[in-house]
Amino acid sequence: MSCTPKKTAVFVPISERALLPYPNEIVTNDQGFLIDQNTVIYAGTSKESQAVAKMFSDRFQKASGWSLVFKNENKVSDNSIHFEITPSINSISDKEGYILDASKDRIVLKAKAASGLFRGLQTFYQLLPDAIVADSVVNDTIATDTFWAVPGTTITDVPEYVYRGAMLDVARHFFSVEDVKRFIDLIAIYKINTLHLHLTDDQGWRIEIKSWPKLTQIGGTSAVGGDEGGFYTQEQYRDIVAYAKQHHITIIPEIDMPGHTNAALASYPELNCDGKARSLYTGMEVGFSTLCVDKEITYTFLDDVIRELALMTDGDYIHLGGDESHVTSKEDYNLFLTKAQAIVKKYGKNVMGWEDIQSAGISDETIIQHWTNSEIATLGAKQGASIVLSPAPKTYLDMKYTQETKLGLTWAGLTPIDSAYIWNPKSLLREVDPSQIIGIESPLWTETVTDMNAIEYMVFPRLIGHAELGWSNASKHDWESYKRRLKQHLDRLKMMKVDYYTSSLVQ
Ligand code: TNX
Repeated sequence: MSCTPKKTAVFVPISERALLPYPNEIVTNDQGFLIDQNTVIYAGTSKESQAVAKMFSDRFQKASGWSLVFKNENKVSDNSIHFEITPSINSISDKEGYILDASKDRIVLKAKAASGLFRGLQTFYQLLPDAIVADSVVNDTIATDTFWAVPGTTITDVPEYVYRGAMLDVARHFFSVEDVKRFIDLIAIYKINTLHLHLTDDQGWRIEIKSWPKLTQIGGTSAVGGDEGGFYTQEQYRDIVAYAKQHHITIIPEIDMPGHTNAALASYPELNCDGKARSLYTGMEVGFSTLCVDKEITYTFLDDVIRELALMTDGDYIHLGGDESHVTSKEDYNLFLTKAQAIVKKYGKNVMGWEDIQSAGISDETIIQHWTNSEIATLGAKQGASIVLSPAPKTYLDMKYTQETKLGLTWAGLTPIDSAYIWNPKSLLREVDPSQIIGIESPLWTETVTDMNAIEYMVFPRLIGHAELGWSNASKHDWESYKRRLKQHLDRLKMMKVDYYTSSLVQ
């Protein structure tokens, strides 16, 4: 095979490739690597490296029409692409880090763990021409033997934060398993590693709980605006968790309580203090519902829900919500959350909650999600919690881009693309030790968002900027550079049929 001399490719400078999020160290060399029909994929000897190599091989075959020779081994050789997991590499400090080395004779992608190899694969895709994202060979010119050129470079990259999340509210409007999978496909590209699913709210209960079937039989049927409801069976939910795992994304399920519970209160009269079932709710108000804190049955309910949910959760965390319980007295709220936290612990998980839960007393393993009140989030940090940043004016993907944006809300202000990007996670909460900030998450609330196109419109491109704030060191955050790369990246979003928002800021 190696007898066939390589064609001479024209290598574009690496600045022509849109790297998002921007890698932490890039060294360029003169000679890049050309993938031709004789290039061999060395997938390494572990199942994990082979799985990542297979993803590349499948994607490359779709886009190029070529089926490259694939070997489950690692051998020094020319005209080859290597995938290697080496737990002992000292030059990478984090399991999600990777080294991607593209030179004349070969490409080597290596990491300490499969998650790092997967993150590095996303960078590798971004070093290739946009056609790599296509599901079929786009046109004949692509099939030329000098098309698949990778600029010569050594990229050494580790994430700044361990938690890089997105949240999807499937309660206000329900989204199918297929939609959630597409959402996972899209966020994985930008090295997001956590998907928080907001599974229950006043307007709908979306996860099957076998011991309390009416939660979905009744509470699953409604949605905002009288739109169609829906829910995930446990089997479907496990399928989502497994799909996320293949993308090295952990799902954090949220059961919001004691407020935001009208759908449960409509399903079971006994969960109400007055014993009367509430009507299903299809409006957009918040803060009017509460579980009955004094009743024993409430804790039986909670125990059953958390037990079943914990069995479907492969990550360490369950999110208890805890926001906007305006009709629960402070005393009841704290009592309820103390008990709820103990149940989560009993089933072997740790608690995540909106910053409001700090008043109940929290432990060191708790993750507090900051959304609106810096003082309260800071009190949580002082109790030893880790903090995830979701400041509403910067990260809420349901805020309108401009006054003219048809979808979305404005209670936290307008969030144009530059504003979403230009802020420093390290200095947002001034009194919190930066080492307690473990990352950022971008929530998409879906009161006004009814289908996948609408999801994509609100999420992209803002999430890409958040992904860079979470992955790249603050020294790499630069609006002008980001804007230039985002502009280059738009063609790729188009090829992936992402219904992104077009901004005059990025023209
Ligand atoms: C506030 S953020 C909420 C949600 C709404 C959202 C709309 C938070 C913890 N609570 O219930 O959907 O605003 O932007």
